[in-house]
Amino acid sequence: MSAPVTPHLPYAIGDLQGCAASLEQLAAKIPASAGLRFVGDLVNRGPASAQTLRRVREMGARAESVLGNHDIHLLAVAAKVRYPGQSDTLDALLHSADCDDLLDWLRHRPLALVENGFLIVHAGVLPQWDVDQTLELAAEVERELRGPGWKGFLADVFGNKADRWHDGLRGIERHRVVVNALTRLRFCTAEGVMDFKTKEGAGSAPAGFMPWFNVPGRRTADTTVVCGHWSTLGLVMRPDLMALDTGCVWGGKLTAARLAPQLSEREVIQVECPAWRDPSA
Ligand SMILES: [Mn+2]
Repeated sequence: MSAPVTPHLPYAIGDLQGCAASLEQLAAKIPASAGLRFVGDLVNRGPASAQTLRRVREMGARAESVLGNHDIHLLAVAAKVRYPGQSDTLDALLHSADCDDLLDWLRHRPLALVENGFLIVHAGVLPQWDVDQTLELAAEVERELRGPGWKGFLADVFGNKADRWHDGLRGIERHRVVVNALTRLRFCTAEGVMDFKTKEGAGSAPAGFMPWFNVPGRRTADTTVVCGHWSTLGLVMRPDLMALDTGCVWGGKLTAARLAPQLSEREVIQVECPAWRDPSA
C-alpha cells in the first residue's frame, strides 16, 4: 500500500509589484501542489507588470490574489478615469496585445478572502469589522468592479476624505471607505479613523494613531489577518497577523509564508530581490 498523499498547505505571498523574475525564483522553492494566495499589488513600480499578471493568471485555480491599491489604480488608468502617476511603470502592460484579457482577469479578483481560517486582504481591516462583515463589504465592491458600470465606479471611488466607517454609509461613500481600508490602511485611531499620509514604519504613528492591527478590541483579533502593502513594516509573524510586504521592488525580499494553523509551522520562504526602485527617489 502506498502512503496517503497529504495535500500541501497553501502559501501566502507578499507584494510582487511587477517583479516577475522574483516570483519565478520564489515559486521554485514552494511545493508545486501548494496553492498560492497573493496579497495584491501584483503590478506597478517594478519592471514586468504584464508578465507578472500573465504568470499568476496562468496558474488558474492554484493561485488567487486580492486586489491592492496599485491593481485598482491600474484598472482606473486603463479605464481612462484616472491619470497615471509619475512613478508608474504600467505603459508596457497597457500597450501589450493581451492587455484587455489581463485587466479583465484582474477586475474579477476579490478584495478579501478566507483561506484555511486566515483572512487575506491587501492592507488591513477596520477595528469595527469582523471577518464576516469584511467579506460582505468586499463583496459589495467586487460586484461593482465586475458589473457593467465598473469604469464609472472607478471614476468615483478614490478619495482621502472617506476616512471613517459607520454602518449608515451608503452608495459610493460607503464603498470609498471599504476600498481605502482594504487597500490602503496602515494607521488608524482607536475609533478606526484612517490616516493616509504616513508610510514609514510602525513607530511613526501620528499622535492618536496606531497600526490598524494594534487597535485594542479589533473584531478580527481572533483571526490571523494576512496582509501586504507596508514595506517599511517588514515581515511580521504573530498569532493575529502575518504581514508579508518585505520590499521586493525596493531591493528587499519577496516572502512566502505557509498558512498553517500553528504559528511554529508557518514556514517562511524568501528570495533576495534586485532594487528596481529607490524609495527616496
Ligand atoms: Mn499597496
